[in-house]
Formats: sequence, C-alpha cells, structure tokens
Amino acid sequence: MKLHGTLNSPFVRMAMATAIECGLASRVELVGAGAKPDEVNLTLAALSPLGKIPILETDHGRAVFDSRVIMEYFCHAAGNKQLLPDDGHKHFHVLTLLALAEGLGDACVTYRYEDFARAKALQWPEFKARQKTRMEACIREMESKWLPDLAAVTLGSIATACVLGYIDFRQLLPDWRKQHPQLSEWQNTFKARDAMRNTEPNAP
Ligand SMILES: N[C@@H](CCC(=O)N[C@@H](CS)C(=O)NCC(=O)O)C(=O)O
Repeated sequence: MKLHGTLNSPFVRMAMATAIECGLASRVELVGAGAKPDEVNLTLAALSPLGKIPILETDHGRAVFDSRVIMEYFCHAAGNKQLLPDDGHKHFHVLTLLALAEGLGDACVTYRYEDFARAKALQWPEFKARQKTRMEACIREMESKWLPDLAAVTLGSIATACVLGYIDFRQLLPDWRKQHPQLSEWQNTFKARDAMRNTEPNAP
C-alpha cells in the first residue's frame, strides 16, 4: 500500500501512526510530499478530486481518503478491534474524539495557511482569530472532558496526540502546555510510543 503525503501533515501522521499501531508498517510505503493549498498536485488529483493528503493507494489500486477513513481501513485490514471498538457506545465515543481532534487539526492547518501562506496584506484577522478561538476551545475540552478516554490507545487518542504534536511543531499556541498541564503530561507520555517516535514531522 502507498500512503501519499508527508509526516509534516498531522493528518498523514495520524494515518501512519495508526498503521504502525496496527502492525502494518512494513506494508505501508510513505510516498510523495506536501500538498499546497494554492496548487493542483497532479499525482494527488489523479487519485482524488480533493487533492488533499493523506490518500492511501491500496494493493488493489483503489484510492482511500480522508485520514479518518484510512485509519478505519488500517484497523479493518489488520483485524484490530482495540483502536476502534465494535461496541456501539464505545465506537461512537472514539469517533467523536477523533472528530474533535480532526476538527482541531483543520483549524490549525487553516490558521497556518492564512498566517504563513497568504500575503500579509491580504490576511483576514477576524478569520485567523476565529481559528485560534476554535483551537483553544478544543484543547480546553480535551483536558476537561476527554482525559479518561485519552488513557486508552484508540483512533481518537492517536489523532489527538498527532494534532497536539503539530501545534508544537508549528508553534501555533506557545502557551497550551502551561495552560493545560494534564493534557500536556498525557501528550508527553503518549508521544513516547513507537508509533509516535517513528512519525515525527521532519521538515521546516
Ligand atoms: N479532512 C482531511 C484534511 C486533509 C488536509 O487538510 N490536508 C492538507 C495538508 S495538512 C492538504 O492536503 N492541503 C492541501 C490543500 O488544502 O489543497 C483529512 O482528514 O485527510
């Protein structure tokens, strides 16, 4: 299987970390590079009209996207029932935590595009501020409501750890660790896992 993207993307990282947690690392080759928000990447566009990373090209030549579907695909391929339990209540709880982390990731990447990729004179300060407010609200909620769920290794906790790692990597919220010491401690413990150590972001 080929996973298109770069580990600098929190969405690619969570997909790759899931492959490792599922014992599929040797079957997944990471290929390609980043995707720019203002350019069509022809390789990606041939696989998905969205042209966003990650995209998984399966051994059967099919394209699977987006990150949350790829993560579920890996669990299915490995027969892993721990990362996304079948049981209805737990299943939707894990998916809700995953949606929270993915939503935080979307706000982070949107903020970064506006802040870093767009010319300063064209930036929309209210839009940037709204992304920051959303990021802060998600982190607050993760610490106040989700720590018991984060204690288990699931698709939700993997995604949360990857997105918090992205916030550090891009220095988006310099004070989040000070403001949320329990979540910070959780992330420090989680990032020592092999799946996290082997998927560190690696470029500027
Ligand atoms: N919902 C998507 C989001 C993926 C996403 O936003 N990827 C970014 C990189 S971090 C991307 O491909 N951006 C290129 C673009 O917006 O055109 C997922 O979970 O896979």
